[in-house]
Amino acid sequence: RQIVLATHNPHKVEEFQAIVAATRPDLEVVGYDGPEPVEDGVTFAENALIKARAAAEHTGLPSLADDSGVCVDVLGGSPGVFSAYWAGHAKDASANLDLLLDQLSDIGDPHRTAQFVSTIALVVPVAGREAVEHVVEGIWPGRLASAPSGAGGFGYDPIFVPDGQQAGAERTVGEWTADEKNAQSHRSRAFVALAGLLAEL
Ligand code: ITT
Repeated sequence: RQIVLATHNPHKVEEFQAIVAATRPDLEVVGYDGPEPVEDGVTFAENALIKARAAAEHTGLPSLADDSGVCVDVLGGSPGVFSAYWAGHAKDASANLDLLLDQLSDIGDPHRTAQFVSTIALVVPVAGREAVEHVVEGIWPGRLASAPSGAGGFGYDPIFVPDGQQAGAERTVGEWTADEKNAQSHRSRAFVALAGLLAEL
């Protein structure tokens, strides 16, 4: 069974391919290089649906899209849906990360709590009827380090320290292997929530 992954972010493609291979090896993940719709939603769910609908309409196949970001408690949930563009229009990951660290420079460790959020929309075209739509969410709680470390992952990974690590041995996701990240991430948590729905495909 083919399923389209509607993203232009190669890191997301890699992570989804690993997560699907580990849990649903029978699904063939197909890339999407059609027109990129304008993501003008104000929530992760709206943006994920905009991307998945565009791919489903274009391909006629069940289509997944992820809209994701980092939500910092002391910033009222920002950058949130603006995570990719936090420092401007260029989607410059290191400028985004530097700006966020700057904004938190006066904030001490106990108040640097944050969550990675992944919202996945699944749009399944049905002949002669409205497409069936589902939205699921995965949340990965943690805190933000005061400086980046590690070269793994992408985006805000070098400053995100997930909860649940041994005291004194905490590492940023930038220091984790891809397998470690995919076993725990917001994206894999959202995918678990999607498993029942994918089983019906
Ligand atoms: P598509 O819309 O084409 O899927 P995108 O990168 O623009 O790609 P989003 O609009 O969902 O996707 O933006 C997500 C941003 O949130 C991403 O660019 C990172 O800055 C951040 N982000 C999301 N997931 C992340 C992760 O697993 N690790 C680090 N940063 C992440």
